[in-house]
Amino acid sequence: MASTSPSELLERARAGHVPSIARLISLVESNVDDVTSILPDLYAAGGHAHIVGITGSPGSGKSTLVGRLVGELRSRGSRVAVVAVDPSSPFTGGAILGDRIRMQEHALDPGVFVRSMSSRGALGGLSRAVVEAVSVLDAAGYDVVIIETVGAGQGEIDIVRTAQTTLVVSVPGMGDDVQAIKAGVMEIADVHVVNKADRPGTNKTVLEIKGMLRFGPHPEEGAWQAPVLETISADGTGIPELADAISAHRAWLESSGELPRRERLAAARRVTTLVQELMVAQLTQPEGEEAFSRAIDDVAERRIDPRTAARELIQELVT
Ligand SMILES: Nc1nc2c(ncn2[C@@H]2O[C@H](COP(=O)(O)OP(=O)(O)OP(=O)(O)O)[C@@H](O)[C@H]2O)c(=O)[nH]1
Ligand SMILES: [Mg+2]
Repeated sequence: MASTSPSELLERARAGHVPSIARLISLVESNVDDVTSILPDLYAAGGHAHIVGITGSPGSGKSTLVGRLVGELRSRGSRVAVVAVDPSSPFTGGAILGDRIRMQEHALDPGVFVRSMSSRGALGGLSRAVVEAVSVLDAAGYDVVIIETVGAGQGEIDIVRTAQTTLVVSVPGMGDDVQAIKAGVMEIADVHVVNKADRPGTNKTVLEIKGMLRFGPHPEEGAWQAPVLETISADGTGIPELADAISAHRAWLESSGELPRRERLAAARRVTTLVQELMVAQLTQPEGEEAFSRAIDDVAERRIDPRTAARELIQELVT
């Protein structure tokens, strides 16, 4: 396949050829020049997938839940792709191995695609790599693209922002919930999942989350009310209801006009990030390097302030 051109790859990926999809994700991730030519077609082909983010504390059962959800969505006739974001934690290897094992029952299903991503090897940051992989999977015609990530910090929250519908997974027991609330993860939930509902304390956790939601801003007419659902992903209990809630949220996004609003926000974030990246990249090009190094000297020796130097550099680069 080494000789396959990017546009041929895109054609095959759109026809559902799994190795081409995988190869295309790697190409787009590595950001090589010859992929630039297919980006317009790639982007134009997307916009149909329902992008679902799943986050929650380590070990809350996200991967098990995703495995179940994939099974449920498949039985409803959807093609499903999963991007499992590997947290940059020391447990990484184990987590990925575990995810592979959990997804094994879907390994032979051509309607399921699974990709693990780590910060290692993600040029330009993990968040960008995820966005681009999702673009490829969307263009390849998957009906649902699930992003699984550990809700550990701002980086993860940025990743989850890529999603149209966000699930936050909690488990019975106070500690985790308090942590999630502190980290600002709870606010981004469109659907709350209390997993491991076979454990004691489930009711209490459900009530805590519902209580927290009541303290939020008074909901406007027609606003989405995040449901709090119980699941046992170990045996599949509550998974059909969860799939229903996910499609109900998508339907609400469409009927309320919230979907185009979110798409606009996402587009703004992407373009802003890329403008920054492209600008910074210019500074290390031969044309930019000299001006850059001059500006650095001027700032270091306090002949000019950093903001003025940056403004002047931008002006120089865009003219
Ligand atoms: N009792 C119980 N255990 C569960 C349930 N769902 C998952 N588990 C167990 O919880 C452990 C962690 O599950 P994972 O699916 O790997 O959790 P995760 O959130 O993906 O973990 P990380 O990706 O490492 O953050 C495993 O031992 C699962 O078998 C459940 O509903 N009930
Ligand atoms: Mg996991």
